[in-house]
Amino acid sequence: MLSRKVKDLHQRASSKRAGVARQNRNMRMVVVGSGYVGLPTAALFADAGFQVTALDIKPEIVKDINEGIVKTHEPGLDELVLRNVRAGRLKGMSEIDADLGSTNAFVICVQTPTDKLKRPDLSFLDGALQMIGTNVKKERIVVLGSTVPPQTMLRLVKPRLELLSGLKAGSDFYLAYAPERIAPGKALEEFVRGPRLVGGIEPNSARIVAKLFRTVCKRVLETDALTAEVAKLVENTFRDVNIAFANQLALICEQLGVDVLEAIRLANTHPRVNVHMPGPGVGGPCLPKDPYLLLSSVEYVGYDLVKVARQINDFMPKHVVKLVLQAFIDASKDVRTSKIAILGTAYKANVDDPRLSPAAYIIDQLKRLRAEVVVYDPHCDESFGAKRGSSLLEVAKGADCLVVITDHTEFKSLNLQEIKRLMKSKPIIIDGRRIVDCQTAENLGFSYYGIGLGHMRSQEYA
Ligand code: SAJ
Repeated sequence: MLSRKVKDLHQRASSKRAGVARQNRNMRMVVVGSGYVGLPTAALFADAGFQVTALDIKPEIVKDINEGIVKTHEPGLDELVLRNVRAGRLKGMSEIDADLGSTNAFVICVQTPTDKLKRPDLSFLDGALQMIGTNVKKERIVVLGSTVPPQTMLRLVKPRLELLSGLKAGSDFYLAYAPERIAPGKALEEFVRGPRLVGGIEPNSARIVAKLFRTVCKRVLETDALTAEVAKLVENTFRDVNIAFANQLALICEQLGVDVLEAIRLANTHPRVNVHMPGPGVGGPCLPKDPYLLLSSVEYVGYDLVKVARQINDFMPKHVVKLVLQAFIDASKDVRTSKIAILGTAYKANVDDPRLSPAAYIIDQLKRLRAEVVVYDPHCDESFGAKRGSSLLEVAKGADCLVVITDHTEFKSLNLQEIKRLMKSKPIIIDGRRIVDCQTAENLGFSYYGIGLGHMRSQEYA
């Protein structure tokens, strides 16, 4: 189902769409990589009238697209894909089958992860360039949307495409970096509404690619490629550093016996303060790696705020395990013979995405401690090797401890009375997201431990 916001967006766009679509009907676009970013990109351009081929190396993704099926939970995307596949404007294709010769615009949306040593792994980008390079002809457009280390456009993308095509970027074909800025769960809305940065390899490329993106995006900001590369990384690094600050405050407040949420709420009433929220760790496909992409492009600059922030955020899942152990000691319970229920494996609220979720580490450690670990997530199928329950009450049954990892809406109104009835005696709640009302929990007989609060009874509430 389309959310109301996305529906409004589409309705308002629909009258304009007919006209724009007519203009774009002859433009052939190829989107390389049809994942979380590529598929919304392909579907939105198809809806604007382009003839779009969405490429992917995974045959099951290609098959799903052509059947109008979307397996990720992304509001509005299923309807958008189905409509455009049926209209013949969008088709999925495997990279081997694709005939790219008549393509007007290539948009690359492949993953750019980091390896075990936190170094950028640009092998997917390399593969994409290799595939499209010989098909880049005069007057064609190439856009990179993936997050990359600064200077990737100048040092890798431009020379590689020039070598493979035998053409000159900027004069023969147009080349720009236009980083995606869409968060899972809000992809369509943010793609259309959020300002799109377009960093040209030279001003003419910026102008041409900005015009392309204006067919779908409400606002487009033109700049140069290197500045756009840095700006993209600044966004996610800022968020990561801010969350790390909130997490460090949480650790400080637990020792001081202060509720960090109240301290942050009060501090944020200052007009120039905006501290983010502490949590059980920072997950997802972007924040845990993008700060390393930023750092990878330069020599050590003497101080490492960005790296320390990453370390603090990586420490938070360990802290959750520590809180679990503390709670068991306080309750004179043995973790080794316990049942622990994990609420949420998705990396953030209301998404089905488990990538780099703090749940992975926490579940693994609790299993190593020989606890029986069961998980429940209403959106996400991943269980990280634990047993998966089909309902909250099922996993709560016979459990010693509930650990809240994800702040899904469903977990914000837990029926604590019923949960208490199902759990073993001396039940424990470890609240990694601070979404359970601690006073109610304690009044009902739970031992409550929260991030940035610690053990409820050590505070001065009671
Ligand atoms: N988190 C906290 N405290 C907070 C906010 C988030 O602990 O106050 C945690 C979340 O629970 C999650 C992680 O941080 O585990 C990341 O979540 P997120 O919502 O900050 O980010 P993503 O990865 O879903 O999306 C980000 C977004 N970037 C920014 O908000 C600056 C999105 O706009 C980007 O498009 C996306 O990265 C990307 O693809 O780069």
